[in-house]
Amino acid sequence: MTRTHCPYCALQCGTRLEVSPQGLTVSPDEDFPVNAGRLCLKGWTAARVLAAPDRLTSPLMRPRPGTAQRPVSWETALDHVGAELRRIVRAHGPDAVAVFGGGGLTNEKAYTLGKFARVALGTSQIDYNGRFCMSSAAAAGSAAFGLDRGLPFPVTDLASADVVLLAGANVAETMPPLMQHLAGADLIVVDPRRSATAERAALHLSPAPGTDLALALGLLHAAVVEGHLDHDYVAQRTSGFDEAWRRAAEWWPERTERVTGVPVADQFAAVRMLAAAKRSYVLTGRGAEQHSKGTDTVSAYINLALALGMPGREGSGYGCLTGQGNGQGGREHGQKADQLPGYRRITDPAARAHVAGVWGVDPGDLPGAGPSGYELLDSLGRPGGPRALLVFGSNPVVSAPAARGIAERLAALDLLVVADFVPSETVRTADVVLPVTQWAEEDGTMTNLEGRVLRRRRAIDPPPGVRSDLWVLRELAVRLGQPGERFPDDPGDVFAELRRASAGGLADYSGIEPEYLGSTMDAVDAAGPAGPAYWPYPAGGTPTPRLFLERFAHDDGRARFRAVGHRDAAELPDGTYPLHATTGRVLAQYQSGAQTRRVPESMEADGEAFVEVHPDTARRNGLTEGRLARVVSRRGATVARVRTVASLRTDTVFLPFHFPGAGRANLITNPALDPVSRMPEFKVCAVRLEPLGTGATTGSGEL
Ligand SMILES: Nc1nc2c(c(=O)[nH]1)N[C@H]1C(S)=C(S)[C@@H](COP(=O)(O)OP(=O)(O)OC[C@H]3O[C@@H](n4cnc5c(=O)[nH]c(N)nc54)[C@H](O)[C@@H]3O)O[C@H]1N2
Ligand SMILES: Nc1nc2c(c(=O)[nH]1)N[C@H]1C(S)=C(S)[C@@H](COP(=O)(O)OP(=O)(O)OC[C@H]3O[C@@H](n4cnc5c(=O)[nH]c(N)nc54)[C@H](O)[C@@H]3O)O[C@H]1N2
Ligand code: SF4
Ligand SMILES: [Mo]
Repeated sequence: MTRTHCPYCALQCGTRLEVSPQGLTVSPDEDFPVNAGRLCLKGWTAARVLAAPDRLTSPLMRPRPGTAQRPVSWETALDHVGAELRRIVRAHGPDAVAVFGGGGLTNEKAYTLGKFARVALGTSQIDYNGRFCMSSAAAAGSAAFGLDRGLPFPVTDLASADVVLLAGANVAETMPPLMQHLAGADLIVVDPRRSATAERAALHLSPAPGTDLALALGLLHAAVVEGHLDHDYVAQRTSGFDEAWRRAAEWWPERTERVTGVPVADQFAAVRMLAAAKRSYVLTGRGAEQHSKGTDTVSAYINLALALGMPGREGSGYGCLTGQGNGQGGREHGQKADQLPGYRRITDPAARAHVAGVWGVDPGDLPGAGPSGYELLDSLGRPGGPRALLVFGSNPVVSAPAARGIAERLAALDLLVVADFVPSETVRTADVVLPVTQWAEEDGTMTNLEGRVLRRRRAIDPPPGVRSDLWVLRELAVRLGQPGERFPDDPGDVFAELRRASAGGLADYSGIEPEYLGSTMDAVDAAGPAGPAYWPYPAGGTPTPRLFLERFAHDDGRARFRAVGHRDAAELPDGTYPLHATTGRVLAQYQSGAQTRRVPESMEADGEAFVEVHPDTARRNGLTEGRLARVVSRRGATVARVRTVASLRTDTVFLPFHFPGAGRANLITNPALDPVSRMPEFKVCAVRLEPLGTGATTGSGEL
């Protein structure tokens, strides 16, 4: 039996793996407090992907552009990539090669990928899919608290809450085992849909997509006029209230109702519930964050929490529910365009000097900050843009906004290299495919949504022909002229180096002893000598399960209100595109679906693109339950099966983004970016609906 963690979401449920002649079975780890014996469908069935019939087991290459991918030896594939990268860098400079990473990569992989880009390639052009996920909450959290850790408290603290406000988070589907910790609380759920989570709420607020910022300002207004402002806390622990209040003062309840659709009475009910609770939390998810004003929206929710005196108090607080398995650690160790390991800024001379010292290079040789995820993808193959791209841990053909344009950009490259374990839609467009190991076949560390560093453990051998991401990066680095020892492929060695690189940074891992990684040591996750490894955990210090109890991380120790005002979504409904479309997730599928579309149980539960439509809206547009519709925006059209949902707003439709081909929700999404976080507006665009004949297909059955 091997104790490890689920390969999917940020909850990182503890699992126990048993190997038998029939294969690997997964069961929940009763002793891991985050999931306490539960798993969702994806966790139970995770082993299916290890044995996927179309698992990649050999490198693939196209003999010539336009021809089919064919199996080749590792040597051939790596030599070809090395030679092409050297040619492109020689002809066009290091920024002609770009790297796109993922929040599912272990800490060791994310760290090595960032180092590979900056040192072996010398490129500034690296970013990752966390830009599509966490970046707005990270920006707002850093601005408010001086430090951004998804949940600044253990997830089990939620169990003693009286009231929890969930803004744009559908945890009943996206992190089902988390619901057990919310069972004792009254939930206030903010979601345009009556989601599975909203079904369990004491109060459901249903704003139009893209109006959360007005709603959060209105809630602050209601809290203050009702006399709920925590004057002592605001005076002692915060700064900037007056400026923030001046903006919120304009959001009297009737105006808030007019813009958001949330009734005045419900606004007051929400703030009364929060104010009356002894222990309460505000949590945000992607519904509030994935907007062209996501940073300001999260700031407005944080302002509300600060006004009520919640953050930095035991039993209360603000948190963001991170998304991907290593969404937290993935953003701390250097695959983000503007960051170096330890959550350091790449523009900070002291940070550059420290990290360059660990890497054994000259700080002056490290590139500066590159463009953000969408901007990077959108620049590929354009004049002056990158000519080659290496992808590790993302499937942007399905998951990037305005996906048709991104597929065109990928096709315009001289060289697309993708490391993956299944033939994702992005793998299928690649010039070179590198088959890599999966979770149960590898060791490493992951950092879950509460900032707790966990051990991923190897339980089985990978199929012959498959190599680890770390091995691939070392082999490529050597072909680019690097000494092999600079790029270790043993996760324990990488972790030891990561500890040094992170030492003194905001996300300091240096106190996490290397023996935690040893195969005999039963866990960073169960408990090290000083308890579970919540960062910051400096060498010689102790882990930090709860941040901010005494002071916030700004120099003056205070949390900062941010003065924010409402603005509209980048695109509003009009005569031609009269409806809001929003996108999100269903329980059985994960992200671009590359993994879960290979799991029969997931396909049975939800195997095809669909669109949720109010029955009246369906009727007005000639749509019938169970038939196909075309959902059309200014970027393009997607095909989806109609599901009529009477609880939905009549002005809004919802599409999951897990499906490929003609059923990709991202064919219609708007790549309008948040000015601070550069997060695209996945959660709202304007569309119209058209019925489709019976001959049409969503293309979702294809893998
Ligand atoms: N089953 C499953 N679980 C997952 C994932 C998955 O793909 N599948 N992915 C993981 C990852 S990476 C992430 S980031 C998390 C995401 O977890 P969540 O944030 O919970 O997931 P979403 O479904 O994207 O969005 C949540 C809700 O936001 C609502 N929403 C849409 N527009 C708005 C709006 O304008 N305002 C508000 N308040 N709400 C709005 C949607 O209706 C939806 O119910 O899930 C993680 N867990
Ligand atoms: N419309 C719409 N679009 C969205 C969102 C939305 O809400 N609406 N949400 C956005 C969010 S929050 C996210 S996080 C993104 C996620 O979208 P993607 O970045 O596409 O994430 P995945 O589908 O998880 O893709 C991960 C790929 O990497 C592979 N992989 C997994 N682990 C590893 C590994 O360790 N090494 C390597 N080499 N490969 C690996 C998987 O097989 C898969 O092909 O989608 C974003 N796109
Ligand atoms: S909730 Fe997340 S971590 Fe837990 S079993 Fe489901 S996908 Fe895996
Ligand atoms: Mo995400």
